[in-house]
Amino acid sequence: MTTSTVPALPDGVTVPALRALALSLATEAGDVIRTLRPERVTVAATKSSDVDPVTAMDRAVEELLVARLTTERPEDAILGEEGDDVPGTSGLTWVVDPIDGTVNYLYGVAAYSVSVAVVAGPPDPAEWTVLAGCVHDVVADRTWSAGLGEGATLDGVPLPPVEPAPLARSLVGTGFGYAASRRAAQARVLTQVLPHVRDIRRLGSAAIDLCLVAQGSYDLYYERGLNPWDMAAGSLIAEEAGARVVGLHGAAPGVTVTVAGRGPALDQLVGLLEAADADAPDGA
Ligand code: LIP
Repeated sequence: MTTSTVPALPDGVTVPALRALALSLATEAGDVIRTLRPERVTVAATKSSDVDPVTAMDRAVEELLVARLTTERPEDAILGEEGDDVPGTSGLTWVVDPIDGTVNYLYGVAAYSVSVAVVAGPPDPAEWTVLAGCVHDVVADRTWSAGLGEGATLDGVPLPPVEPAPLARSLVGTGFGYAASRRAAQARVLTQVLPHVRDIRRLGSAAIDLCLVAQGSYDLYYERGLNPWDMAAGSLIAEEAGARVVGLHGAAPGVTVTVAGRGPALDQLVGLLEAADADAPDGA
């Protein structure tokens, strides 16, 4: 549980109510994804590269989330991965990823989630205050959630404290981008990290990765290139569970590099990533 101060909220708005809405939205969306998954999932379009797919379900679930939010929280803004960018007047923005781990959903690999968060301020990790967030693991039907200053839970049960592990015994999650030049750079960085840790896991859903740090199933996690919707909910859940979520060189976490974990091992991993120029422009 953090001791963060909750900023002034619109009249009648509370963190517990925002958290409950995020939970309701994420689990409802998860039910739709589970029950309406077609026999054969196909690519509806591609985005940043031809291996960055979007499916009809990504789009349908974002439409569902936007429709519910427009009804429940009409004054709030919405930022969705699949293009919804709804302005608001309340100062709150819902940051949603209808399917985090779309490639896994497409292939039927059992690691994809719905991520719903609400932030005060701009929807930018360097400027936002995440007020509440929920990550729903669609396949396992498990749900992490957190409210600012309220701690984090898995299926309603508070996440227990986690003892930090030494770097050499740390299980580390990571991920790779959709552009070949980005993946080449990330592979080089990986060669600088892997010899110093227990092992690496590459799950394919940053939202779940951050929740695994929260519950201690990962000791550490790092990734370059995360979008706000990949990390908004998971970063609050991790922090409310006692982890830190940071960037490199003292910067805020975000699209450049996001690193999560606990204790001295987190700082040592940050040092390894800085030494490996993990934030250097691709092809550098
Ligand atoms: C995914 C992230 C994952 C990353 C993938 C992809 P998406 O989000 O959650 O960590 O490694 O490349 O960006 O695109 O499935 O919503």
